Amino acid sequence: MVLTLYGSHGAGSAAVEMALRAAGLDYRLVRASSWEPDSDRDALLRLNPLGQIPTLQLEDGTVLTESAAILIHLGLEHPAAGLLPTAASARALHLRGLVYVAANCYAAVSVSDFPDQWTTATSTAAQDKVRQAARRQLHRRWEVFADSFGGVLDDAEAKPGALAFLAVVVSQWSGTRAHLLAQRPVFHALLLRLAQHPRIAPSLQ
Ligand SMILES: N[C@@H](CCC(=O)N[C@@H](CS)C(=O)NCC(=O)O)C(=O)O
Repeated sequence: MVLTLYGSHGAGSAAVEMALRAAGLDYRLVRASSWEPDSDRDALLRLNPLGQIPTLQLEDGTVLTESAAILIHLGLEHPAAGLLPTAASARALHLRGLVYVAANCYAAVSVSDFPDQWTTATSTAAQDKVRQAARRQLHRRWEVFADSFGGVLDDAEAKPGALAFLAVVVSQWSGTRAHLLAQRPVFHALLLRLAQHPRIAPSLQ
């Protein structure tokens, strides 16, 4: 069985694509998402009952979901790809950063994208308030990320790895970039430079 990535344009699957490319792995890309009825949604749901992407099926059929877990797995399996640092304390910081983005930022994007799923209120006005609150939290969490991990990403700018991949992708959503431009301009500029890097740019497109 060939390595198969379920994903879509503009989605978190781009970070996993970056890692697969950096590791030089052959993979099949299946366009599937919960919001695209014309995509391979049924196949995705069979593998991941939450219907979320990225979902990666390994050659032996093992199903991986959760972007941080996928990136960590690829980093450990393919050390030469430089997805994770080799020194223990630097690697530990990277793992913290990956889980931070997934748990704190990606999760808040999910609320911002689908506010109706996070309130019993049915009016658009009430759901907009949920979205606004999620975005406020999300933006604060990115400020903390910039303060805590900006130096880590800066040090890795020459050869960005898994943490840069996930940070560049997830920071594109829900008004984060505009917020960072205003509140953390140096970190925002770093994200823009990283987005141009040959290990990142092709998958972003
Ligand atoms: N915890 C997951 C979140 C993945 C996620 O929310 N993916 C979005 C696309 S970027 C999705 O598929 N959302 C559709 C849905 O939740 O129905 C991860 O870190 O990979």
